[in-house]
Amino acid sequence: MLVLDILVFSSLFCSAVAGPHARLKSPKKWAKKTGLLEVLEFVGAANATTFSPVTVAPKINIFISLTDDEAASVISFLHNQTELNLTAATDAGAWDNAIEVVDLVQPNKTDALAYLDDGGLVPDRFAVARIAFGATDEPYLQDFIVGPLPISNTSTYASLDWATTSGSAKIRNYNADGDLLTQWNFDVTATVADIVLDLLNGTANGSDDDDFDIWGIDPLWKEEIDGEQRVILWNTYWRYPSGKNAIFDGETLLPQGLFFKSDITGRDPSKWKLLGWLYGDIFYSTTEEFRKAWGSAGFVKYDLNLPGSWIGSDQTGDFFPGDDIAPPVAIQPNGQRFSVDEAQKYVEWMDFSFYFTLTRDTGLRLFDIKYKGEHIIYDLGLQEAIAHYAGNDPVQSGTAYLDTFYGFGPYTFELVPGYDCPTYSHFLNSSFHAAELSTTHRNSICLFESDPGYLMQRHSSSSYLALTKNIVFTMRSVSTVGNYDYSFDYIFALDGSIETVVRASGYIQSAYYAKNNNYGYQIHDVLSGSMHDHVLTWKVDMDILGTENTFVKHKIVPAEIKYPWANKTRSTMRLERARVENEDDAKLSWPRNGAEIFLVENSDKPNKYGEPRGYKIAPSRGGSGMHLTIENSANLLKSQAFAKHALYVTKQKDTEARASRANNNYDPGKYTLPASARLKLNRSQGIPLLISTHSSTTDIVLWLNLGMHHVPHTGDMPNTVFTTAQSAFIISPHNYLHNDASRASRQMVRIDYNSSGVQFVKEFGGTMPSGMVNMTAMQPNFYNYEGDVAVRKFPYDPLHPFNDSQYLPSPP
Ligand SMILES: *[C@@H]1O[C@H](CO)[C@@H](O)[C@H](O)[C@H]1NC(C)=O
Ligand SMILES: *[C@@H]1O[C@H](CO)[C@@H](O)[C@H](O)[C@H]1NC(C)=O
Ligand SMILES: *[C@@H]1O[C@H](CO)[C@@H](O)[C@H](O)[C@H]1NC(C)=O
Ligand SMILES: *[C@@H]1O[C@H](CO)[C@@H](O)[C@H](O)[C@H]1NC(C)=O
Ligand SMILES: *[C@@H]1O[C@H](CO)[C@@H](O)[C@H](O)[C@H]1NC(C)=O
Ligand SMILES: *[C@@H]1O[C@H](CO)[C@@H](O)[C@H](O)[C@H]1NC(C)=O
Ligand SMILES: *[C@@H]1O[C@H](CO)[C@@H](O)[C@H](O)[C@H]1NC(C)=O
Ligand SMILES: *[C@@H]1O[C@H](CO)[C@@H](O)[C@H](O)[C@H]1NC(C)=O
Ligand SMILES: *[C@@H]1O[C@H](CO)[C@@H](O)[C@H](O)[C@H]1NC(C)=O
Ligand SMILES: *[C@@H]1O[C@H](CO)[C@@H](O)[C@H](O)[C@H]1NC(C)=O
Ligand SMILES: *[C@@H]1O[C@H](CO)[C@@H](O)[C@H](O)[C@H]1NC(C)=O
Ligand SMILES: *[C@@H]1O[C@H](CO)[C@@H](O)[C@H](O)[C@H]1NC(C)=O
Ligand SMILES: [Cu+2]
Repeated sequence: MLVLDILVFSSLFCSAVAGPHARLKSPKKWAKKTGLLEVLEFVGAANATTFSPVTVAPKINIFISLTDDEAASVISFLHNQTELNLTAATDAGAWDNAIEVVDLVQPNKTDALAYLDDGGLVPDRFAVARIAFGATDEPYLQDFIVGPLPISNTSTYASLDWATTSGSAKIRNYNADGDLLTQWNFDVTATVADIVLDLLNGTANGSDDDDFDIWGIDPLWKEEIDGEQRVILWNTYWRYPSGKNAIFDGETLLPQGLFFKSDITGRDPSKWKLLGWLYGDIFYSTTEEFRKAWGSAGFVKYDLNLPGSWIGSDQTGDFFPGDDIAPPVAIQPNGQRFSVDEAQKYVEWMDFSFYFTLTRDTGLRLFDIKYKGEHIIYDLGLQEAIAHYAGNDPVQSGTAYLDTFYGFGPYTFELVPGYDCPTYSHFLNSSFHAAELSTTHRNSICLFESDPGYLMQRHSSSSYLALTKNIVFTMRSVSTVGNYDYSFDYIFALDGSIETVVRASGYIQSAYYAKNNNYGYQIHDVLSGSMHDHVLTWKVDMDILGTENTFVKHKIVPAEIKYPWANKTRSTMRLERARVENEDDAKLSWPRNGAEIFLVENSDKPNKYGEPRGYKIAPSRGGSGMHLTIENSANLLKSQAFAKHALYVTKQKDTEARASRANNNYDPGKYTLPASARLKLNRSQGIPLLISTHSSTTDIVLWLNLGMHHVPHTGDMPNTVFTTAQSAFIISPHNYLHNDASRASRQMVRIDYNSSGVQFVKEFGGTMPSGMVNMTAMQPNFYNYEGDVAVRKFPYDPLHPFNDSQYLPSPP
């Protein structure tokens, strides 16, 4: 109150004294500060110095991933279960049972809210363990729930069946024998080594100086041949970057245009079969046929796709003028203005607070996001990232990555200050537990405030100017999954909005050019850009002022209206309010021409004007794609259920915590989760209402797709650029408060002026940046880059916990 009083008084005082000075011609003289303004600044400065960048989370972070010790105890516990017949991951081969991943099972929402809001008990912690069962003719994976943690004599383990539609958390692995498969590929290649040398000018036989990497479709296909389900793999040859450019990871720019099809059903490679070759868009069903064609006159040989400086990402070409001069940089002149509880992974910035964690499968997740002390979002995070290709060749046609299979956590690498994030960012580590190894990526999450370079607010008239800075808070991580680098931003703004942004850079996966014109542009001598769709699915569990919410569409519609004040009807428009009541209406596209406002609102909590308080949800960047073009993908089968629309609305269920699972890739036709199963249902199948008809409110979860129809062009060479390869959605307060929340900021100024000059400057206690900044000291030291720290968890040797260390392993 004291501050407020001074503010009011000072403005009155200044207005009062404005008159006598108005005759002064020089506005500069007028800019002299009054004593009261100095008092204001003192208060502001005092606040700045008492602000603490460290906070203590009000509650334990119940969403936080397993600690290294928890992971170790879960692994030890499972090894003690003799019926699982586990082999330590470090010793395990294809014919052993081994633990692939351990992670946290998020607590059920009712238990979580009871703890967070109602003083209930801390929910029991449970782990999920993904175990690969290799010691069988029919290898499979199974997810188990293990707990409660810490492991005690009350802890048990059980198949995590309740989180599946099929009622079984098992999934078959048709590709359990990776080493044998690699050998198979070399054996097949050996039968045509002379042809490969002639057509592609290289060899692949498993030696260190191999010219080619051999790999292909993902996931594997199942094809019916002679009445039997067979497991099919199409492969192609990718040339390794070599010579001066060997450092560059440009293999995916070097497809060679020769393909072969294998039947790899079963675990006995002597029963595997070569089913044909493809070259120049001509299919040869046997090696003999291929050999014969190759030896015959008229065989068309295509050009070689060879590495060169063109695959490198180093500076090239003429320098931009003046570009040797250090460009502008962001600085944080007077210290951090947000608070972090590093141990609990809890953040407070302005009126926002949230918990976060990192999972092996999906990377960063945010929980219990509160705004002005009220729930906004319970759970915000990635579910799946699909990259679905197309092409005239079987490998491009057969590629539809489900990237959670590879995982985002394992590739959330260290960030580089001054490049990935501002130098002053608050960096945090992230960890995940796979193959009985706990790995920490140092400084792999960054938190920072920044000025996006445009104002939040401005207005001017002939007598004054009002300006408010737009300062945003960003939480960022970047995952390099194979050839692609996905950057994830969660951006909080002073007006109460939260934006989720994904950007992609890195190398495209390209295609050999021959006859691929209908599937991409030719982007190098013998290279096609291989069109593909990116669809990244987010879960947004909205809780606006509680869990009971309504999803509404406010439509902007053209109308012919007869008004009492006019004799003729008028062509005009108006607002129509509609509530989305069932699942058929809850599979949504973003409205054409933006003519609908999608809202999650709390109709029980209207504002003082009677309008329900809510949050609007809308796409905010990109716009070249929000769902898959292919609605019945032969590659993804059931595993694309959540990728066919821009947005789905469902009722929250603990059994439907996820839309996708990393295991889907093993057998995409079989494994679906209840959430994804429900998302694909439609009215003609007579599916019950999603949102209860008895009550108009329910706990609403949004499943929202971001993405891009990516038709790479020469501008993607050598790497796709973040500026255009980005997609985002924003949630923002809608009749939620009675005014724009950014009015609370002190980083604003009002300048009153007339033709005599500036008459009065009103500031609000936001101190100006002050002091000296030593830019030299802010230069990043690139030699500090460390990579990973990995801790072997089993057999667990407390005396030598750091017995393994990996540096930037190349993703599979
Ligand atoms: C500018 O405003 C001051 C203060 O109100 C007033 O005294 C002065 O006459 C104004 N000048 C003009 C040119 O209107
Ligand atoms: C600034 O400090 C004063 C006095 O301690 C306090 O009353 C006020 O709430 C603080 N303002 C902010 C924005 O923290
Ligand atoms: C597993 O068994 C070993 C040997 O009996 C025991 O020392 C260890 O505590 C057990 N681990 C767990 C987590 O129960
Ligand atoms: C346990 O696994 C081993 C391989 O690690 C296998 O040889 C053995 O047959 C399995 N035992 C049982 C009972 O399944
Ligand atoms: C389980 O552990 C507790 C505490 O360590 C002990 O009191 C109890 O007897 C144990 N129960 C069994 C069945 O072993
Ligand atoms: C084929 O490879 C050899 C050795 O690697 C090289 O000397 C030759 O120039 C290559 N031929 C073509 C056509 O690139
Ligand atoms: C693989 O091929 C290269 C090149 O022809 C040859 O030098 C090497 O001996 C071969 N290695 C094996 C293991 O066959
Ligand atoms: C991150 O990891 C590094 C290296 O292991 C460690 O020194 C540092 O304390 C960790 N930082 C945080 C915030 O946990
Ligand atoms: C409608 O038309 C009648 C007849 O021309 C006129 O008297 C009346 O004022 C008109 N009403 C309005 C609302 O313009
Ligand atoms: C969480 O919810 C599921 C589905 O209702 C239930 O099967 C499971 O037991 C619950 N977990 C806990 C720890 O209560
Ligand atoms: C809806 O279900 C019917 C009957 O199963 C099916 O034929 C139709 O293709 C489905 N439509 C969509 C859009 O999924
Ligand atoms: C600025 O920082 C650099 C590097 O830390 C240091 O060598 C230099 O002395 C500093 N300059 C001043 C003026 O403090
Ligand atoms: Cu792409």
